[in-house]
Amino acid sequence: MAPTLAPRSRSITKAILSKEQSEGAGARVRRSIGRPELRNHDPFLMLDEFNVDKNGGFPDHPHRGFETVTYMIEGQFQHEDFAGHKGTIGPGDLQWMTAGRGIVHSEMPVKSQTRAHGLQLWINLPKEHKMCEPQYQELLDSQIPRATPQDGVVVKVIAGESHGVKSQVYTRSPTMYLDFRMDKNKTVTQTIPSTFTGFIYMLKGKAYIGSKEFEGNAHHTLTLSENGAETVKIQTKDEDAHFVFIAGEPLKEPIVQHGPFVMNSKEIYDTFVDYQFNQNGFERALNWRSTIA
Ligand code: FJE
Ligand code: FE
Repeated sequence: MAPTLAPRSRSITKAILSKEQSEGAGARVRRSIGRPELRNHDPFLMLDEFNVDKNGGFPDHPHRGFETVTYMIEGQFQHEDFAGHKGTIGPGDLQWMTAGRGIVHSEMPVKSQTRAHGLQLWINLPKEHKMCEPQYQELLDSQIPRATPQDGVVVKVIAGESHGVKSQVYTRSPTMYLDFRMDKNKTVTQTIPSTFTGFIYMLKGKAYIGSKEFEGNAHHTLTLSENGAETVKIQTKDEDAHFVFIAGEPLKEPIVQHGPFVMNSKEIYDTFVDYQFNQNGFERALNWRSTIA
């Protein structure tokens, strides 16, 4: 009997446009994962393409139970948390923040900038890591490794692996996060473990994905089929393209989300109590105000 062959490339199952909406304090975001048409992309909870001018931002707010990954495209963003951790990230830089049991922080553009543009991804934490100590992994653009599978194709490996180049970022569950810049008329193949959930978010230009050459346009999220294939074929034609390729092993655990708190069950109520009474990870929130917003 002939063996069953896995399909050669994953295909696109949905293409959803992210229109701008207001978020935080006077910030504008294009929400990808997390919008009504794009729920259930376990382990991913949210992806926002943010655009903030000097009057907007995300002032003092808490997180528990997941990670926020902020990747700057243009402009500069400052952050400060209740433990005194503070810094600025600029174009191409990355902040991988594991909120764990609790972070309260402020995320604001540098005031001299006219515009701060980037991506923020929320990745759920497996049950056993939800209450871990908060941790930051911060990488400057120059510290993020690049793969160049061919002339005119550059892949920044933020997490996981591409064309033999590996990221040193520690992920609590298997995750890949790749930033692709492709010149026109190029074709690449990206490998992806067969069990991973994945999607592409288009930032600029056009790309054609899978053997059926599904056309992906800017600000669209393209979800990858779960057909067990371990490759994704990506092509450009008459335009350059810039997009991120994000994939991960689903946690398959219950998600109970209330805004910036993501737990597995009714321990979400303990989280409200902990935040209100500054306990179990929120001790330093007592009387804390950020100095940047
Ligand atoms: C948040 C509303 C928010 N997208 N993109 C409610 F705006 C936020 C929040 C963000 C955010 C921050 C940055 Cl730097 C970039 C974002 C939403 O901070 F956490 C809740 N709960
Ligand atoms: Fe935040």
